[in-house]
Amino acid sequence: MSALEGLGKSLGDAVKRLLRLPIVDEKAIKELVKDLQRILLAADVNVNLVLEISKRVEERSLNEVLPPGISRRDHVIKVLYEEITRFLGDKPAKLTLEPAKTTTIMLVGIQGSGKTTSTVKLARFYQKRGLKIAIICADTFRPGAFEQLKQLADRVNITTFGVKGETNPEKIARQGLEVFRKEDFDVIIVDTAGRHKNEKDLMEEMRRLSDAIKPDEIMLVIDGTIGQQASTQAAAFNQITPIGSIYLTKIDGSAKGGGALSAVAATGSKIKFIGTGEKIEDIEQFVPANFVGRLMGMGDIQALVDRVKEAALNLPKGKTKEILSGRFTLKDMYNQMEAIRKMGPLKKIWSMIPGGYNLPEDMADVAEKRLDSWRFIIQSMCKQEIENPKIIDSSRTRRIARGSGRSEKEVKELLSQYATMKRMLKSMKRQHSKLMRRLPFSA
Ligand SMILES: Nc1nc2c(ncn2[C@@H]2O[C@H](COP(=O)(O)OP(=O)(O)OP(=O)(O)O)[C@@H](O)[C@H]2O)c(=O)[nH]1
Ligand SMILES: [Mg+2]
Repeated sequence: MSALEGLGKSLGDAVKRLLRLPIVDEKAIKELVKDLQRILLAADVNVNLVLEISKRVEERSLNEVLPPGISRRDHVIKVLYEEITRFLGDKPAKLTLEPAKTTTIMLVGIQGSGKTTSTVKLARFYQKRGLKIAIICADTFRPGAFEQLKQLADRVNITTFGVKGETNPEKIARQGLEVFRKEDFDVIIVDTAGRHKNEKDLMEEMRRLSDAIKPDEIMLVIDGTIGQQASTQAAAFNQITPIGSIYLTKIDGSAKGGGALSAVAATGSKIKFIGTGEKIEDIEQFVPANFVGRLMGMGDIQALVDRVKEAALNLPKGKTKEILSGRFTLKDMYNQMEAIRKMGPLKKIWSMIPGGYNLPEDMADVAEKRLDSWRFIIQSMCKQEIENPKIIDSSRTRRIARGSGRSEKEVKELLSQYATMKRMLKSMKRQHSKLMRRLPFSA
């Protein structure tokens, strides 16, 4: 199994385990954090990074106050997602393309890092987006370099330029640019010769060629199978060129892909693309948020995260505390149900989470179907009845039903729902007094 599959599978499994637990408490969170550490270390992520991220996940999961209607479970998943995304880079790097201008991108990297393959993959990536692409082979070192490139590029119908027998790469590159600029290409990609394993030489040669052709962007191709060591190349490159970005290849190739990705991200370099296989189509624009969402096996985690954030804006200050201190009236129940309904159908939120967890479906259904009727009923109660529904006997039930235009059965339903919730709340408080700062709707 490749790095991505391995990392993704184990993260996905950890998330699924969490989703299956009946209750997400301190113990469950600690176990998740342990899982996370094991998974990241197995993916060759630097041990300090692992400690940092797991500490943040644990602290935030245990201490942050839950927005109304949001379960501890959802919240933990959101925290996990945000923290992993954060350490791979918050924002995706922008593509350099400017419409109405020819963009030149030069690929550099040590021998065998994947430059030639990546050049064609990148060309294909832009071609699929409707752009007119050409490739220049400025590798005069590797025997048969131009043939290798042309063969690949021909398969996807991409124009190439090379000069057999010419030994000066700068000269070829300039010639090629001259030809292609006349022809109105959107993107010109320049493949270069494999440099030595020595980073200094690589940077030096890169500077020379880039002086000659003045590209809009220089992309450093790094072999992802070297794991954490990728950071040395990325850091050196980052210092030298402000127009540099990173293309991390062979992410599929070993267990070290996670290490390479995180180590390069930690240098502050812009990872723009990743290579995920040997085929021309195996290229992916690196968008940390999507990438992590997929790793965690969530259908649409961004939507879930947005919901949790939105609900946080509606958190009534002090109210949650008050409820947990034992005061939970009919009115509180009504308000909480309304908060759930405002968030949109709970079922939909749950359906975004594959993993076989059973939604306490009645709650959501009840909130959706009964709220209007409950409002009328509660409005027909006097203050004492709302504060202390125990005093509602059968004659009061009859009166409330008549006053609200609802049936006695519905009034009784409301009261029994309330009693159930109050009971759940109490038992939860006993079991998880520290952790559960929330109502029981989606426990
Ligand atoms: N699995 C996998 N293999 C890759 C990927 N990218 C490149 N390769 C393989 O890596 C090997 C080297 O690729 P090249 O594109 O020739 O590397 P290069 O940097 O141009 O090599 P030189 O020109 O000799 O410096 C080839 O066998 C490619 O198929 C990738 O993303 N995944
Ligand atoms: Mg090559």
